[in-house]
Amino acid sequence: MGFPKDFMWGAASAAYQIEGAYREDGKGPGIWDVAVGKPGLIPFGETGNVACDHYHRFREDVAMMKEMGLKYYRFSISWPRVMPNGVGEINQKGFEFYTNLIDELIAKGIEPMVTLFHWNFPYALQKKGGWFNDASPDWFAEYTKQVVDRLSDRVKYWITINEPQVFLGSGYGRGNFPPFITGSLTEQFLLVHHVLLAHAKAVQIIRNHAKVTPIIGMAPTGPCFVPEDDSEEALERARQESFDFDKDFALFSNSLYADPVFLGDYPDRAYEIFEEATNIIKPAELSLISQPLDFYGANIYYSLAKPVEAGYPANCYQGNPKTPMGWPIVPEVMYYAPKFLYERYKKPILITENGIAGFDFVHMDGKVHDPYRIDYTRRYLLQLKKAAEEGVEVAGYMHWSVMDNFEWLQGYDKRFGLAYVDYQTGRRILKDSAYWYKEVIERNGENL
Ligand code: GBH
Repeated sequence: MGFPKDFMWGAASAAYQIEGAYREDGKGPGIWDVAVGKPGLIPFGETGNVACDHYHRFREDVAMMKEMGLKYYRFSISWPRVMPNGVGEINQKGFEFYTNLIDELIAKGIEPMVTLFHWNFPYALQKKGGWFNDASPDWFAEYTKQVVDRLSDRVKYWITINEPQVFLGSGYGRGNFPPFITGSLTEQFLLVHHVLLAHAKAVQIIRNHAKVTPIIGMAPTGPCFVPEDDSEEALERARQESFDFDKDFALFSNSLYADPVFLGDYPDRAYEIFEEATNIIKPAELSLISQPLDFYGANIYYSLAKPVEAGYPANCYQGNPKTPMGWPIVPEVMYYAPKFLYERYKKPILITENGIAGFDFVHMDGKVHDPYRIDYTRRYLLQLKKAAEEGVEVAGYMHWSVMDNFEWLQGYDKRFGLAYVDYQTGRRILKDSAYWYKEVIERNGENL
C-alpha cells in the first residue's frame, strides 16, 4: 500500500519565471517580455528580466535540487530563447543553455522533464496573430522538431503545453493576461482547436523523432469538484460538474481540451456553445488530436466554490482558510481530481504542479521556517496517497515550485518555492519544507 514503488517525486518551474537573461545571448522577445513593460500591470513594476537569474546560476540550482533529493525536475524551454523569431533562425546559445542544464541534471542523477510551452509565446509570432493564425500548429511543430533533434538523446519525459485554460481562458477570453485579447466565442473555439492541433503535431514529432523512447503528456488544469457530503448523489454531481461548463467558463474547463485529446471528440457541450464555429473541425483532425499519450498531467491547486444552481450552497467556501493567492485550501481535491480524471481518461495521472504561496522570510536564525507549506503539502499528499491506494494509477508528484520565482501578474511577493530566493543578492536558502520533502522522497511518502 502507499505510493507505488517507482513513484516519480520532483519539483517544477517554468522558464520565464526563473531564468532572467531576457535579452542575452540572442534570445528574442516573448509576449511576457513585452507585457511586463506595461505601466501599472504588475506590483512595483516587477518583471522577469532577471528573475532568479537561473540562466547563470543553473549549476548551483541543480546542486540545490540534488540536496533536496529530487528525482525529477520539470522545467520549460523558452521558445523565443531558442528561436528568437519563433520560426526560422536557431539560437545556438539558447540551446547550449538547455544542453548544459540537462547534462548537469543527469550528472546529478535527476531526470529532466521538459515542458515545451509555458506561456512566453514568441512576440514575432504574436504579431502574426499568435494562436489565431492557422499556421500556429505548424510553428509549434517546427519549434518542437528543433528541440527534439537536439535534446531527445537525453530527455525522455515530455509535456507539450502547460495550462491552455490559463493562457487561452485569461489571455484570449477574459483578456486579463498576455496577450490581453477578448475573443468572441467563435474566435475562442478557433484558438482551442489550433492549440490542440499544435499539441498533436508536437506529440507526433516527439514520437517519430525522439532518440530515446519518449513518455509524453500535457499539463492542463481545471475545475475538479469535491462532493459536498458522503452521498452517492453528491459524488455523482461532483463528477459531472468537473467535466461540464457554460459559455463563460468553457475555456477554463477540463473536458473542452481533454475530451478531444483522450476520447477523440469535443464534448457535446462544446458543440452546443460554439455552434457553427465547430464547423472548422475536419474529421482527420480529430484523429490527429487524439493520438495516444502516456499520462495525464494535472496541475491541481484547489476546487472552485459551486454555484447555487448546481445544488451547492453558494457560500461553501465562506471563511474557508485561503492561501496568500486567495485560493481556498481544499486537500480533498487531490483525491477527487485524480480519481475523476483517471475514471474518465484512463491514463496514469502525473501531478505536474501543486503547491502553496507564502510570504516567506529569513528568520533570525538564518533559516526559512514554513510550517504551513509542510502541513499543506502533507494534507494534499495524503489525499493523493488515498487515491493511489484505491486503485487510481498515480505516476508522480511535481511540487510547485523548486524555488521562489516570478509569479506572473503578481510579481515576486508570492513565494511558492521549496527554496527561498533573495532577489537582492541571488542567494538561495532551502526552506524547512525542502528538508521535509527530501525525507518524504527518501521514504516514498511513508512518513506522511
Ligand atoms: C500555475 O497556474 C502555473 O502553471 C504556474 O506557472 C504558476 O506559477 C502556478 O500555477 C502558481 O500560480 O477555478 O477550480 O478551475 C495555476 C493557475 C490556479 C489555474 C487555479 C486554474 C483554478 C482552478 N491556476 N486554477 S478552478
